[in-house]
Amino acid sequence: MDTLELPVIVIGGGGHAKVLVSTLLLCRRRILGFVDLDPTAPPLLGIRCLGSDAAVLLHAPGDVRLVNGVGSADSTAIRQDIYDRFTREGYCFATVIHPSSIIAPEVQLEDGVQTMAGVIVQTGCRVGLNAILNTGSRIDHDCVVEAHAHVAPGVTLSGGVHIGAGAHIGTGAAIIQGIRVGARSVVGAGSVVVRDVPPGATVAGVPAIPLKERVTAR
Ligand code: JB3
Repeated sequence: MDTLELPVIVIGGGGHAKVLVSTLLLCRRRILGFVDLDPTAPPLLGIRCLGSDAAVLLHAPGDVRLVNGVGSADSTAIRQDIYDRFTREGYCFATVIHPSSIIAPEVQLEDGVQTMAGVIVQTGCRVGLNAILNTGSRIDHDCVVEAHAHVAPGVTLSGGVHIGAGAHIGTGAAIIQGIRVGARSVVGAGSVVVRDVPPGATVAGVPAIPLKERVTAR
């Protein structure tokens, strides 16, 4: 559970972390710093690197909230690992909602969800733990985005779409109503998904087909 008065530490110091720091500054949230694999990483928008992940442990879990600043270019595994590692130690992840997000009042957002600028989430949706709805993505009515999934910038999910845990939906993909995308699958950028995607599959194209099928078809 988030407590808005508590300061945050951002995990990661790359591109995704920078967008989150910008949003947190806009929301006037107190940021103690960020931690990175490179403990000497340069500041992010004036926010300093505190060191490696061990620096988080200097703060009791009840005194801070964490923000998962590692995104995903395709696999969401590192992001999930960070979430699991720190929650096992008793830390909680803050939910970060850009003020320009339009989120229907009935929507359920679980801990650690991040919605970037211009996101729209319609009524009846549920967004699971640690999921990212990236810049300008549109999630229509009654969709479920399960834990750790990444919906990249500009994605459109029509009504009743189900995105499995840890799936990566690439930039600008469009998924028609009622489709199920399996856990840990990858949907390529710009794809149009009109058939269910099995767990662990990679699909791409218009219409999207499994990558192996596409290579064989040549
Ligand atoms: O597409 C968009 C709009 N954003 C992408 C985002 C969703 O995912 C972005 O363009 C990138 O593709 C990606 O952003 P991310 O994860 O920030 O990637 P990158 O810029 O490569 O930075 C990753 C940072 O995470 C590096 O500084 C790593 O050192 C750090 N990192 C990796 N594993 C970690 C760990 N930091 C900590 N503290 N702990 C880790 O275990």
